[in-house]
Amino acid sequence: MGSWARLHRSDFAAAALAFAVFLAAVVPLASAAAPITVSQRNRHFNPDMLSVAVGSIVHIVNDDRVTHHVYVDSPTMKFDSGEQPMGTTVDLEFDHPGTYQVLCAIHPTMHLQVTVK
Ligand SMILES: [Cu+2]
Repeated sequence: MGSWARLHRSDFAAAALAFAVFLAAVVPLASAAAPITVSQRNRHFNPDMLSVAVGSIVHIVNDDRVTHHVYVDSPTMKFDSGEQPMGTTVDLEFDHPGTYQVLCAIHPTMHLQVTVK
């Protein structure tokens, strides 16, 4: 009987642990400020289309073998990274709802569209 009680308690502990792991995995994604990462590779943004909550920060990582230069020029958001060397990250914070075009000043074909809700 004692062993049954111990087993029961450990089942409860396992369930509690599973729930804690579930919360740790899900709650940050639900946060408005959850960071999102975009890679620059082969002169493309990947992904090249995003939908984020107001207040989100998007980390743009230069995984390429060339320098990039990220910028946004819209009425509600101005951003200019300057030269972004290989291996570096720039952070864009989207504080206003809208649709933004994130571009590269060096490579005109690079295009990332961010919808902020
Ligand atoms: Cu570029």
